[in-house]
Amino acid sequence: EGLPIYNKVAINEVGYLPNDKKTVFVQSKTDTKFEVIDRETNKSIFEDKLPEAVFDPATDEWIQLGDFSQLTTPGSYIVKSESGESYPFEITDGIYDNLYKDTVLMLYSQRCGMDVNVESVPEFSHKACHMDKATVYESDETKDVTGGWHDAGDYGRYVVAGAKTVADLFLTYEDCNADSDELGIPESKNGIPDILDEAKYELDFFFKMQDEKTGGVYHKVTCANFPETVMPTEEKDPLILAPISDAATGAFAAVMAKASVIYKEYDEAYATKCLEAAKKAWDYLKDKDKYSGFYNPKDIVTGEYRDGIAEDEVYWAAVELNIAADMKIDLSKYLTDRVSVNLGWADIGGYAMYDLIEADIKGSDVAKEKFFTQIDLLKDKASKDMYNITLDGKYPWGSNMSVANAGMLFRMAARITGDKEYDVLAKEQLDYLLGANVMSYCFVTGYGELSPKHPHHRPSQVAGKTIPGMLVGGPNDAKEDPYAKAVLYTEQEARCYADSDQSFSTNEITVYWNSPLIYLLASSMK
Ligand code: 9MR
Ligand code: ZN
Repeated sequence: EGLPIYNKVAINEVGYLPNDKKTVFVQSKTDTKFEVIDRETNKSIFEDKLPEAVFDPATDEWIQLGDFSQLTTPGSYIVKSESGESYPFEITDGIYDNLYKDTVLMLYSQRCGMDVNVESVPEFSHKACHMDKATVYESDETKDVTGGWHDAGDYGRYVVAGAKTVADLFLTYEDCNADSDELGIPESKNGIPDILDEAKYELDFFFKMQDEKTGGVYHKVTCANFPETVMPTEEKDPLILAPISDAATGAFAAVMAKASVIYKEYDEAYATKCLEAAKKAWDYLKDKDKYSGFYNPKDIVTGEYRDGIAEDEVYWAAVELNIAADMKIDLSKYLTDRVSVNLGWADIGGYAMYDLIEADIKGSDVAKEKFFTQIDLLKDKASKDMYNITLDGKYPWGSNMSVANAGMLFRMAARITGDKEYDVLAKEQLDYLLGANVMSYCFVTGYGELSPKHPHHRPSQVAGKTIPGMLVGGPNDAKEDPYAKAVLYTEQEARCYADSDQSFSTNEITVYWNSPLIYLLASSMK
């Protein structure tokens, strides 16, 4: 296959709700106008002038932006200008419904430790995998740690990454009325919203990752090395529990405490169990005078999830315990300058602050101040970027998560303030992910005309096809894999993406890249 054609006219390839703001991004210096063509009649039904071109340093391109928000009539369209035409897209109610469902089903397909049946691609189905006990690193102790989600294109199970995913699902449930019980997972129609059933699958695994004696939580369970390109049932090397970490223990305590609030109305006993586990983890953390980061032991080379700062996870735990159980932990002790307002797997302060602001209890004023300082900064960055993203022209590994996280933060700001401007910003992050970017790539498998076909994802590689609804990592200007280094060496930062299963630093998928997209979609659906 040759290189794909990057359209010079970029839009959200999935499409728009009738009343959404709709922007077309034309890579040109001299175009004068654009028109929207109805694909059914082939007639132009909307036309407007394009403004003078602006140079965008982040993408090294001249660009002209057009607005067709006034077009609200449902239909299937393309946008045309002198420079070319866009990929097709639709305007209609419910435009994100299927995509939302697929992004949640992606999590189901990542489940470990049970028989998985994937309807869309039966080749993905497999028997229960990773059923052996794991050995605690440098000891003879073995433990049952079955369950949870495979992290990504590999089959490791990592607590900090899983905690971010669960946190996003919880917020989707709380903020977006995401209470469908018919998404098509085994627990559908059990009276509990599927999004909570899916999160519970990870939590049930989390319980097993806690050390009964100390309350500390193991950072991850993987083999010593990444697997070959095989299905999960074929990864047979011994499973190792990496050492307990403060980051994993803090993140665990936070999501367990929050789970005790969320599951209460569905299963009181389960909620109590969650709270007890959270308190036990807190006991492990509370009297330490110093929190240390996590680094891979030298003979374990799987995903490191290196985290040099654990204060944010500890703060998050304290916040959620105060909310869930009125523990009256002095939050000021934990909210240091090392706690940043973010929703990553490493920097998670944003989750703590948002929940604190919403709960409106002691400590929420300072959290609010910090939160909005960050929002202002992001807003400023978005206003300087021609595609409205907040990356400053820098694209780290998993840049699409940074975009999706910024979208979540904007949406949270909209919810707190009622200011619609933040809603627009949130939606613009979604537009970028779905095609309104310099590569005109819809970064979600199975959606849009130009989208990833060869993700670095072992089941996809074995099957030779992929399931819809997976968000890939996206451009990574550091080109952190050999393929990207070789193929993208002359590419400008924003274009450092390759749809190759060899490019694990640009084209992998993960549960915690899908989860902020899930929130963003669910909160954009109405
Ligand atoms: O998402 C992670 C990214 O932020 C890091 O830069 C990168 C290198 O440490 O690791 C990414 O996480 C990978 C994990 O370590 C193993 N499973 C696949 C993850 C996505 O590529
Ligand atoms: Zn497995």
